[in-house]
Formats: sequence, structure tokens, C-alpha cells
Amino acid sequence: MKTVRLTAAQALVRYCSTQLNEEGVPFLAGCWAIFGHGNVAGMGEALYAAGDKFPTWRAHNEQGMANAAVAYAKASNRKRAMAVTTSIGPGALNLATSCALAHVNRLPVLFVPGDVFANRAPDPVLQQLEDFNDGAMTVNDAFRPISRYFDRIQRPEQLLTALPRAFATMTDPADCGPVTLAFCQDVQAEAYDYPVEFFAPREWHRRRPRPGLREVKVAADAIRGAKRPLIVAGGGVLYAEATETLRAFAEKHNIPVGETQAGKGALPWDHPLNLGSVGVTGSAATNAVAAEADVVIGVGTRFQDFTTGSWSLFQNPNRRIVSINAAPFDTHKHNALPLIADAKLALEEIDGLLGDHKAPDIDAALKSDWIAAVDAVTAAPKDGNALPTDMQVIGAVQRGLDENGVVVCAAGGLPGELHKLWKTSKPNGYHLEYGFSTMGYEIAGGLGVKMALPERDVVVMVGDGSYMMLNSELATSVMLGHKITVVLLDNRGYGCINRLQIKCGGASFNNLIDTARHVVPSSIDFVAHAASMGATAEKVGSIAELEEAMKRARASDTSHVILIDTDPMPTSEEGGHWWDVVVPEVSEREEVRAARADYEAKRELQRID
Ligand SMILES: Cc1ncc(C[n+]2csc(CCOP(=O)(O)OP(=O)(O)O)c2C)c(N)n1
Ligand SMILES: [Mg+2]
Repeated sequence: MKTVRLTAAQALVRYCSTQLNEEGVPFLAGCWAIFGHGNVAGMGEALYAAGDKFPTWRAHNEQGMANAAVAYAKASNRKRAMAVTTSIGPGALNLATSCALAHVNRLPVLFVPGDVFANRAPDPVLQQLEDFNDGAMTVNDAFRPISRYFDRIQRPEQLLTALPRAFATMTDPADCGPVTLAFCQDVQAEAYDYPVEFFAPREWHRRRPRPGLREVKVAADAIRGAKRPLIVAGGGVLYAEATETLRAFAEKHNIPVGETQAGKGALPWDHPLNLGSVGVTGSAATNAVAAEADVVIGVGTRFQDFTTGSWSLFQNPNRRIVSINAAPFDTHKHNALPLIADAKLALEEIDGLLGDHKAPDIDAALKSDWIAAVDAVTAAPKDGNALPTDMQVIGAVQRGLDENGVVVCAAGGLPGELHKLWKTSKPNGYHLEYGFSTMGYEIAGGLGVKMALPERDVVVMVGDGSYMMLNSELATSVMLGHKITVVLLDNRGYGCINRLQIKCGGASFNNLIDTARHVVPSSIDFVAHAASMGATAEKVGSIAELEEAMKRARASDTSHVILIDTDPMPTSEEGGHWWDVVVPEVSEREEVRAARADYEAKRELQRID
């Protein structure tokens, strides 16, 4: 057997750079890296030698660079991904939030945190956790429950089994998620005679599981018997690139579609059968159909609580759920009729059995009334002096983009409003991280989206709270020349949690900056802050000014931040649905007792069968 003598880090980098996706391009676009003693000598040397063949990008925060990697994978429909390497200890643990984020959203990332010395000679090395009862425990064990595949590389030859498993996990539609290869720092630099053929280019084709005959028939029978079916389109539709198949299926069988946060954009917003968002932040149109639906057909959705109104949305007592998903785990939820398959193939095969079957028409006014409601709340305000609402800002941003735009967001009040109100024309034009809803994802995520889709106009919408939590990859976007536009809505605090607090009967407390304990009133100069990182930054005083600023941002080559003050209280009244957030059973506050009574009444509608 022909061998080549490489360090383990060199072998990992060489293998990563030769693995291709089904289109023949490298599955991993490159590697984000922040170095420390735990990876600079081993991984650092190997990445340097790889040069442009496997590019390395430096960021400012491990969580930030990992968020960029997650966003890249999502915007690439999981066909491409990135690696992320860190030192040990704090550098490694800074990845943990992003690793869980990737896990929840089922997105591929290769995490390579450094680890302690396998030979234990210098123990405890700087930043080593010492477990008194377990000699093998390191901080990286925290990655076990949040990684889809976890391994610790303690000998160079372990890569021969670990790396193929890592790629199999990242490229499998059912198992897809983050992989953590905790890489002992001495092992990174250790040499081994690897078989040359281990590094031969290999194409990883996404498995498209075929549906079982019985499951297709059961699903088709249920759909044929339905008078009021509803398709719930999830992220799986986009990842399976099944948007055209879904459109043809919905049209031929006359079945309306509601979209989850991850599934938004599965159909163009103005398609007559696209009733808009579903669930807690759903459109009035979809939710009205959902309440009566006798068959709910989930396609590539994991039915999280925002989609199901905490399981109080689908109120028809005889309703059945058909769950089409590549992951068996998701198909069995809530006694659904399981259809374990790739979304595209499943729809094609159900279609084959349904023939010309058409479901009864739904009232066309549902959709037109909803669009009229959307247009009303997103219109520019007549009163130019009032503080703008989130909805009005969304309208202005939307008007400032064409179908090439991509909106990026993750946490705060904006995701709910965007889910309801944003008009997505093309797949991937709507990029919401609402599986984990991680504050601080937005700007780093926008950078990752831009790296995946350089030809598209990427606009990050972010609240002041999320901006303050993690903004440093704005400087990375400037440094790497990946221009993003950031629209920063300053409502002086955690507006959505303040509203939730009040809704649960609480006093406004510790959410808005002014009602949090303070000695000096907070006054953050966001424009100066963003400008200090090299972005062009400006503040606008109205929706009309925002529309002008959007034009400047669009024309700019540099990342552009537009700050606007907004009102923390208003939300769109139209649409929406109850969400299960517990209210205290006893309280001295009358408001809490009233909210509890309301809560108990709403819980009656919850179905946990
Ligand atoms: C990392 C993280 N911490 C806490 C939360 C809980 N949380 C969700 S939204 C939110 C407030 C967001 O504030 P901001 O970005 O200003 O948006 P706004 O609510 O004002 O629209 C908080 C604290 C979270 N989602 N993520
Ligand atoms: Mg805020």
C-alpha cells in the first residue's frame, strides 16, 4: 500500500479539501480559525500549507465564526459547509452555542476544537479542565449531546475512521447536523503513514430515501379522502430542492400551503395556493385553514411549537397528520402517518397514486384579505413624527430590495413579524434561524449567507439587544469584502420579552434598558460603534429616510449599517396564534392571576395526542 507521511492535522486538512459534493465542488468551502496553543502549531501549520486550496478565514469570536458557518450551510441548502477550528478551553466552548444551533436546525458544520494532550505529559496544560474522577473528561465532552457525531482524536490513525463518518453524517439528509472532532493538540502534530488512496477525491451524494410502498399508499389514501387538506412546508422542502415539485403537487391537487419559519420561500409569496406563514406567527389565512384541516401534510417539518401553536392550532377533532420527512424521528410525532422519504420523491410518488384528484377550493378571499392586511401594516406611516414600528421598517426594507434580496434574522420581535409579513419571491430569500433563535446570530449569519450567495443582496435585520450580544463579525465582513447591509432597530431593549412579560401578567422589569436597574441611563452610539469596525454607518429618523438609506446601502461596496429608533410596544394584530408560555399558578399580582386564568382556558385547546 502506498502511503504518505503527514501530521494528523495535515491529513485532516488534506482529506477535507478533497471531498466533493454531488456537483463535484468541494463540500467544505474552507475553514474558520481562531488559533491558540491548542491548534496553532498543528492545525495552523496544516491550514497555512493548504493555502487557497482550502482557505482559512480569521474572525473575532468563535461563536460568530461558527454562526457564519451554520448560515453558509443553510444558504447552500446543505450542499456545502465549512469547517471551524479553535484552541482548547474557552475557545472551544465558545463554539457550544453554535454547535447546538446547528444541531437543532439540522445543519452541517465540521467543528474541530483543540483538546488536551493525549499523552498527558504536561498535564494540566493551560486551560485544561481537571475532572477529579474521570481522567478522560475534557470541556469538549460538552459537545457530545449537541453534536450529531462526536469523536476525540487521540491517535493519528483514528482519522481513517472518524473523517468518513464525519462526512457521512454531514451529507446524510436524515442524520445531517454538526460533527465535532475534538483534536488532541499533541496528536495534531504527530506524523503517521496514511494510505495515499485515503485522500482520493470522493463525491458525497445526498441520499434521497425512496418512500416505502405502504407508507405512500396510506398517505395518498388520507389525502384523497380529505375535504380540507393543508400542506405545511418546512425547511426540508428547501434542503431537498423540492420547491418546484411542491408547486406542481399543490397546483395539481389544489392543496393550500402554509410555510414554517424554515420553509418560508418554498413557494413564491404571491402564488395563489401559498397562504403564508403557519402557527404562532402565522397568517390569518393559513391559520383559518389549519383550524379546520382534516389532513395536515407536513413536508420536511419537525412540527416545533411555533408551527403547531403548541399543538392547539389543528382543531378539527378528526384531523390526521401525514408527516413526510427524511428523518424517521420527525415522522412519528403526534401519532402522524409516517412517510420516511426525501420530500421530492415522496410528493412525486403520492402524486402518482392521486392521479387527477383535486381537493375542494378554498375561499380565495382568505389570501387577498391577508395580503391587504400585510400591506396595511407595512405601509409607510402617514404620521411622520411617531416612532416607527417593526412592521413599518420591514415594509421599507422590503421595498428597498428586489427578488434578489435575502433577509437574515434570528431573535427578538422581528422573526415573528418577518414570518407574517415578508414577501419571499425566490427560495433562500428568507433566512431565519428560528430553530434555536440565537441572539447574536444575525450579523455573523449574514456574513455566512453572503459567502454562500455572493450575487444576492443580503440584508440583516437585527434588534439592539441581539446587536449588543454579538456584532464583531461586522468587522470580519468588512475585512473579507463580503458586503452586507444591517438594519438595526433600536427600541432600547428586549422589546419582545418585555411584551411577553406583560402578557404573562408581569410588570415591565429587566427587559427594556430604562426599566432595568441602572445608575446611568444607557446611551449607546451604534453609529459610531459600527463605523469603528469599518462599516459605513448612518442613522435615519423616519421610514422615508430609511427608504433613501436603503438605496445608498444597496449601491455601497462596503458593509452598511442603518440605525433606526423604533417603538418597543406595537406588534401586528392580524393573524397569529396562542403559544404555550407558562404563567405562575399563584401570585400576589392581580394581572398574573388574570393571565393564569386565560392560560388555563387556552390550554384546554391543546391536543397532545
Ligand atoms: C442568546 C440568547 N439569549 C437570550 C434569548 C432570549 N431572548 C429572545 S429575544 C430577546 C430580546 C431580543 O432583543 P432585541 O434584539 O433588541 O429585539 P427586540 O425584542 O427588541 O425586537 C431575548 C433576551 C435568546 N433568544 N438568545
Ligand atoms: Mg430591542
